[in-house]
Amino acid sequence: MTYQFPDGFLWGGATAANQFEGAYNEGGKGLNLADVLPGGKERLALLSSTGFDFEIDKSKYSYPNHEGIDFYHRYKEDIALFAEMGFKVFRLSIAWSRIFPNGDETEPNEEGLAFYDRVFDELQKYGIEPLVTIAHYETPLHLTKEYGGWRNRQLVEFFDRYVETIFTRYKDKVKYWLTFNEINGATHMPLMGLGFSPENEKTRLQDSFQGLHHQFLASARAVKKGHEIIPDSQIGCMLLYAPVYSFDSNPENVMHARREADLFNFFCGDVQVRGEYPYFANRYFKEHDIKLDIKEGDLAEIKEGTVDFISFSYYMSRTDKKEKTPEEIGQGNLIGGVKNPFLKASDWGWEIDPVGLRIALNELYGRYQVPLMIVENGLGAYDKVEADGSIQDDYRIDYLREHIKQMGEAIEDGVDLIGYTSWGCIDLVSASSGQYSKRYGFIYVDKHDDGSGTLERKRKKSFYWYKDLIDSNGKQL
Ligand code: BGP
Repeated sequence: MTYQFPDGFLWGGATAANQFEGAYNEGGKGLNLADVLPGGKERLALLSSTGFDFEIDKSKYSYPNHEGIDFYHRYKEDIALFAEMGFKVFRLSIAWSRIFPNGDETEPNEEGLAFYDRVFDELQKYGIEPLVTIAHYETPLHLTKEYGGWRNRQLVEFFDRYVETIFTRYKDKVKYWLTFNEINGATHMPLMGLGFSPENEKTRLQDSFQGLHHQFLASARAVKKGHEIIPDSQIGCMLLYAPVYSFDSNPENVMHARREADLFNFFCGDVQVRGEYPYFANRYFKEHDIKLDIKEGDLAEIKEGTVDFISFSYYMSRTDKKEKTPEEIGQGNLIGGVKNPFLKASDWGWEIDPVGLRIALNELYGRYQVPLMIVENGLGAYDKVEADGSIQDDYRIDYLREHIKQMGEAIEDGVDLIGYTSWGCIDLVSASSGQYSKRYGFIYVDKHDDGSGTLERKRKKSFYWYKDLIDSNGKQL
């Protein structure tokens, strides 16, 4: 069966500044949160732990984000490769600390602004539309250390200034914007999204929801400001979406799974798309002793700044069970739950579920009826360079093909899907594990976990497959 993707469908790839730019201390850039995250297995434990100290200790750890894959210096070569694949859109983030090195300055860093001008001009040369994430796990470190991250309301003002600066500067170059990457991941890993490390488990929820409230406000203001400065802009939210399945038909489990889905998948969407805290929020806040400091006018501002579209990442579903035995805990995905007996997992334990993507699309469209864009999806895998220099990543092609088929099904269902940017279209540093060896790209980068490698770029088999897919607007799967 061939699928009918709409004309002008936005095919492309996605990245984030901290995971691929490198040049972490060049061009006047200040340190940001990702610059203090070590590479390797320690990272995941740190991300979910308490009391992180935000210091760089090179005697103990390596810091792969410092060099990334050096897009900062190689952007022309990389964009030419994206163009060769026929990208219509390229998702990247702006590193806030390139524009405001400490985050709280009043004047921006011209060198940082000029860098993104060069990148956008290069994209424009090939007719590739930039899709810019304003905040992708890159809170300036100074705001974390001195202000306590997004728990502190002052960050809303600093963010306003950053946003106004980039909207004004790039108003003729960038039409598609996303405010906060995977905003709903915040309570799960506050360090990444909210730029603070919880003191203990008790304060985690309270501080995370307060931080989220500040981000909701900042996002709403950004949408309003963006529409004023760039009248034809399209500004979206960005969710980490994982459909939640009940482990079985026991109504207790079904209800539990439903509430988990509400909290994880819909809480932030309800605020950012509908402009209101969801109906189930009060009970949840009461039961978890969460008291939000909401100032007069905040809710009205949130209501006025609803997004134009929803973007989301999709890697896996989650299977949920109310009461879990110790053996069942920890057998599921990174995002929790129990093992799903119907699914296989990647080498990192992420359960592969293409139909889950169709479910996600239907759930989101059914609830909100706004255009959707998948801005992350892909398979993190170990790749091998063959003796002849080729990379035969058929497993990646299979993964993507099955997911794209389900997108076709969802469009057939009636879902308004406008684009797809596969994650890590060029190999880059993994966010959760800090590894180079967890590769997602169509383009291989010769760089390894021990820091060795030439950074040379090579086209994988999937490169040619994706090129044909884009050429045929999704018909040649
Ligand atoms: C998302 C993040 C990305 C990205 C991706 C893959 O959660 O928005 O930054 O890295 O997941 O995850 P990982 O890099 O951990 O494999």
